[in-house]
Parts: sequence; C-alpha cells; structure tokens
Amino acid sequence: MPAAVLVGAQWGDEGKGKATDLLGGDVDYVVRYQGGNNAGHTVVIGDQKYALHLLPTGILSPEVVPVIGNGVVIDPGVLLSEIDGLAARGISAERLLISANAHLIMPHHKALDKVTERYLGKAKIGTTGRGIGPAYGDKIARMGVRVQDLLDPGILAKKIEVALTEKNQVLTKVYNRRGIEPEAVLEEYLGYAERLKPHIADTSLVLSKALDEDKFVLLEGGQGTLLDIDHGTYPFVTSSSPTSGGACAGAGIPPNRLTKIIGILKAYTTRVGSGPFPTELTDEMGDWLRTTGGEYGVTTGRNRRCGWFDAVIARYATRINGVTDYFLTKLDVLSGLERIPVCVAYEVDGVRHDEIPMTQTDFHHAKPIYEEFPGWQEDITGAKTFADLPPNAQAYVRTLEEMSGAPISAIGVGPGRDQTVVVR
Ligand code: 2SA
Ligand code: GDP
Ligand code: MG
Repeated sequence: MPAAVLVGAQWGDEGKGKATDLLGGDVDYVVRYQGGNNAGHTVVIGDQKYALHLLPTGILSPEVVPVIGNGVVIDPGVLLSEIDGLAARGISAERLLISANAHLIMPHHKALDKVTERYLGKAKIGTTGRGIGPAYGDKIARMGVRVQDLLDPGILAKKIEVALTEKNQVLTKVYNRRGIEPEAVLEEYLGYAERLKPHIADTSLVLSKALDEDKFVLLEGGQGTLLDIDHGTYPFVTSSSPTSGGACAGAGIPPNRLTKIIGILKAYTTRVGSGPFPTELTDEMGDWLRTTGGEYGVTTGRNRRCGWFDAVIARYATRINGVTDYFLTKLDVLSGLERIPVCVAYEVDGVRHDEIPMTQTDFHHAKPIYEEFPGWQEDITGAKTFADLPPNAQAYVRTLEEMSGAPISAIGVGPGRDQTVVVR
C-alpha cells in the first residue's frame, strides 16, 4: 500500500496541519520526518483549536498511529508537556511511537541557538530559538544524543559528559555564558526516559511492516520547501530537509513506497524569520494580509512577513518535490480585493529570470514581475464545490494551477475541518 508525503511548497505555514488532519480519516500512520518543536501546526475541529509542535497531527484522530521518525530532533521536556496538554483536553498519546534513532535536543543546543543568533546581530537567521540548528549540527558531527541513549544510563552519562566538556568551553570562553552542569542534565533526562520508554520503537521496521500489510502511511512535513537545508534560501533555512526527498530518509522507508506527493500551497505567500522574499509587501497591503489571514507564528508568536503569490516558487516546489497534487489554502483570505497580482518571473539587474536564480546574491536582488488578475467580492467561506466559487476565484485557482505545473485537487476556504472544496 502507498505512502504519501505532505510537504509545504513555500516558506512554511501553508496550512499543512489542516491538510494532514483532513486526510487523517483515511490513513493508518502519520509520521513526522524532520524538524522539531520549531514547527507549529494549527488544526481547528469544531470550536476547538489545537496548536501542535512536535506531535504528528495524526494524534487528533483516534484511529491513527502517530509516529515521530528518526529524522526529527526531539526536546523531551516539550514533548511531554505537549502530551500532557492534550491529555488535559481528553486526547490520548498512548499510541505514539518514537524512533529510537531520533536525536535529542539538549539544554546546550537551546543555549547555543539563542546566543549565536544574538552574536549574528543584524545578520541573524531569525530562528525559533528551540535549539534545532545546534542539535542537527551535533547529529552531523556525530556528537548527538539519541532517543535510544535514554535506555542506557551509562552511555547517556558518557555522551552528556563528552558533549558538555566541549560545549561548556564554547559557552563560557566564546560567548561568556554560564556552563551547564552534566549531572543536572543527566538527572533531568533520566526522568524523561521513564515516561518516554513505552513509546520508543524501531519505527522504520513498524512502518515497513505496516506498508506490507496494506496500511496507508502519511509522512507529514514541517516548515517548507524554501526552508530546506539544501534547496532553500540558505543560510536562511531550517537545518533539515522538509522536501519530499527528505521524507524517506527521515522516516526510514524507501522511495519506491511513495505514491503521492501532496504540496500545500497558500494562495499568497508568507515567511517568518530573515532571508530573501521577492514578493514581500512592507506596506499596508502586507499588514492587511497579515491581519486578514491571521499570519502570526504558532510557535513564537512573531509577525509573519506577507506578500503576493509567487509562481516561480510554486514551479520550483513542484519540481523539487515531484508534487502530484496541490492543496491550495486560504483562498478565502483574498476575498474583497479588486485585483490580485501574481509574480510570474523575476527581474535581476535588468535580466528576466523564469526560475529561481542560481545564486543567493541574485535572489536577494530579485524583483517580482507581476501579472494582475481580477478579484472577487463574495464571501467564499461556505463554498462546498468548485462551482460554488465566484468565476474570478475559479479563474484565479486555474491560473495558479497552470503556473505551478501540478493539479490543484483541494482548496481551503476557511480554517475549519469542513471548510474545504474538493476539486477532483
Ligand atoms: P529554526 O528554528 O532553526 O528551524 O529556524 C530557521 C528558519 O526556519 C524558520 N522556521 C519556520 N518558518 C515558518 N514556520 C515555522 N514554524 C512556526 C509557525 C514559526 C513561529 O508555525 O508559525 O512560530 O515563529 C518555522 N520553524 C522554523 C525560522 O523562522 C527561520 O527562518
Ligand atoms: P502549518 O505550519 O503549515 O501547519 O500552518 P500553520 O498552522 O502554521 O498556519 C496556517 C494557519 O492557517 C492556521 O491558523 C490554520 O488554522 C489556518 N488555515 C489553514 N487553512 C486555511 C484556509 O483555507 N483558510 C483560512 N482562513 N485559514 C486556514
Ligand atoms: Mg506553522
């Protein structure tokens, strides 16, 4: 049976949480494959709103097994408080499986994330400050602490000791901060181990068996294509691979299991944190999109930067991820505009670019070339079918589909579970 990937096509916050939740009824496993509690996925069910950070969105569907894959970096304290928060609202995390190979975010990762951002000053990345980059850095440098180390107190103690011998030098000598006591960290993490033990599993094996048994596995990406460590706007990216290619490595399943790549595409563009953003609107129009679309960080509460739809980026996302279907979200936010500009190409120092420029230097100088499309005045939040949408909204969707190069199969017309128009 198939595995499907759900991936953000822009800079994150496209509405992946809602999209995963919608598919939840049909799937057996929902797997996070990268990132950590930098992610913020909002799901609205009736009058209840859930903001998930580390737990897969599948946690909200009782028949789904939620899985945290090996590619994720886990802050165990945050994970347990998220589990407790949901338990207080009557949602059980008993089914949760956590890969033994996933890496742990340690106190020094959070300290270093904050201090390095301060050190960069105006050149900062604008991270979420959750220790994501330093945790992945240690993973790649083979200095990481993994979930399975929680099961072996001797190894855990040694790994913490080795890591802090180096990191305390950096914290105290380079950044003039207080060092971190290894004994206190060990005690804290052994406490987490007790509670997390029943969830730890060989999740690659579990998923492989599930696929052999004809179960449906949904791989849920965090962040988005342009925040990918390789394919995003480096260095203004996150430290993992949200793109579909990263899904297999981060979940431990082979590429030939994937049958569907669902891209989540917002009807306009947002970005949170630093870095190039050609269609950004720094005027009242940008403020209007932020207010109307509720564009504030789910994890940090930061204002999201807002701008028009960028078809160059959508085409790029189609290509990099191999998108088979798009879910276009937040079309309702654009209701009421006279005309809607769409970026169709860039101009860089007098030269037209139909693709993202090869160098970041050029991308920083990219100016959008716009085409304008007529807007619609009707409220579309109650639309149930494509035919319910005003002609200009239908034409806007068809235009984005053509420019993106992959079919738009569903359209979001509001945050609620039932506010979705299925096109095909
Ligand atoms: P990090 O913390 O190392 O991953 O930050 C590196 C860059 O990645 C961006 N990033 C995000 N962008 C959009 N949404 C994210 N999740 C939250 C949300 C963000 C929030 O859902 O709203 O609350 O601020 C997310 N996570 C990481 C980040 O802004 C940096 O540009
Ligand atoms: P994610 O990180 O991709 O899961 O997205 P976020 O949850 O960070 O941000 C998306 C926001 O848009 C959330 O507040 C959702 O409730 C909301 N949302 C999702 N789809 C729609 C839609 O079609 N219309 C409207 N108005 N809001 C939506
Ligand atoms: Mg988000």
